[in-house]
Amino acid sequence: MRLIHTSDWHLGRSFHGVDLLNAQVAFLDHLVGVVRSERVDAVLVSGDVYDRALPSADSVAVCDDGLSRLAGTGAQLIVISGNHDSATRLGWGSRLLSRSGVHIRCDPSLAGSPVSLTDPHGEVAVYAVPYLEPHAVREVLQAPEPGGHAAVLRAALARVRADMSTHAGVRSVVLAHTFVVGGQGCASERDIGVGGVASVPISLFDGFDYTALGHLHRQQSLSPAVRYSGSPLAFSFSEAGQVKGSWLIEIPREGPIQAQAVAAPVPRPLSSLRGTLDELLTSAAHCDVESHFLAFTLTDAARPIDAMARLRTRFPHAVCLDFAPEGRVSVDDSYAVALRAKTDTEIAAAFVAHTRGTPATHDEVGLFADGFAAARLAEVTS
Ligand SMILES: [Mn+2]
Repeated sequence: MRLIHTSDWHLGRSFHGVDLLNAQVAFLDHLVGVVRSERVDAVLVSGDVYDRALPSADSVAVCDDGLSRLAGTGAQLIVISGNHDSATRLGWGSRLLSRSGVHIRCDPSLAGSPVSLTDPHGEVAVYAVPYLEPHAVREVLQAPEPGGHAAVLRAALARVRADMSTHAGVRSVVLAHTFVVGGQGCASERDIGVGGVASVPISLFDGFDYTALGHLHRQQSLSPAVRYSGSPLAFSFSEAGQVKGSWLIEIPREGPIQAQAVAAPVPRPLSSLRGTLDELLTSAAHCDVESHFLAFTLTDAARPIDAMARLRTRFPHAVCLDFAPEGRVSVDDSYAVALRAKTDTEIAAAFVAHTRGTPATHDEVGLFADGFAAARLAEVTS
């Protein structure tokens, strides 16, 4: 059985104000080509199909066209919702679509009902676990409270295991959208860690032949059988050095799976440059990156006038500009650095401490956590 594992398409996302939809169409073209040339039996899409719960009409059209063409190859499609998707909207019509081999799974209560695939060696059961927002799904999954992400995912996978126990010898694949301990993040994933531990132990996925994860945007393997495909495009400069793509997975009749990375097309590479405006505009050293997406850090002692417009005369895809005057700590930079790698609750608590002069109290931090959790819940259930 041959599968291709992809995730985090984020259709409709922009990159520093630049529309990525054409690049996303190019990825889908590439994916359709790989499915045909590699004779793939099923396409696994592990969540974050769209960038927003309310995707633009253009994004919906691209998704519709992409799914139709993928299904047109004869492959089965199994798609779950991610933390960026509205489960209700992405799941619209899913029971009708499943009749044509497009299985969009956004309902956690169906976690124990696999999509059944067959090859000459027999059956492969594909269990699709959508992104689980703990507050929203705790009841439907009858998960113990509290326990956050690990508790609800454990409850969903208990349903999977209960179903597997009635099908001895059947090969099993799980799709999930979650942050597994040990996974490496980057700057473009939305934090899911409100009010508790966001990450789940890899041991939750013991015993499945393959686990196709979504959420982290770097392609990576946590074990041979547990992998993130990562996003097909870079969504932040922190991803500049990464090779983006999918996993081509071969599930043999028995024994370990084989995986091969399939690189996605790169619409425009990313580079970062640092220097004074004059150096950047004149140095021959930067010729090879003129067509890249560029992030600049200007080191001029005084901020040059119209810096971005002047940079774009040489670098038309300059999208990001920071100032770090030589010999001086910039207020903007120190603030940006201070926010990096902080949770929403930590940022809000730091704001209180900064403006009031005394730290946020335990109760205030709790209020922030509850507020952010409510906002997130409203988004995934809207
Ligand atoms: Mn994502």
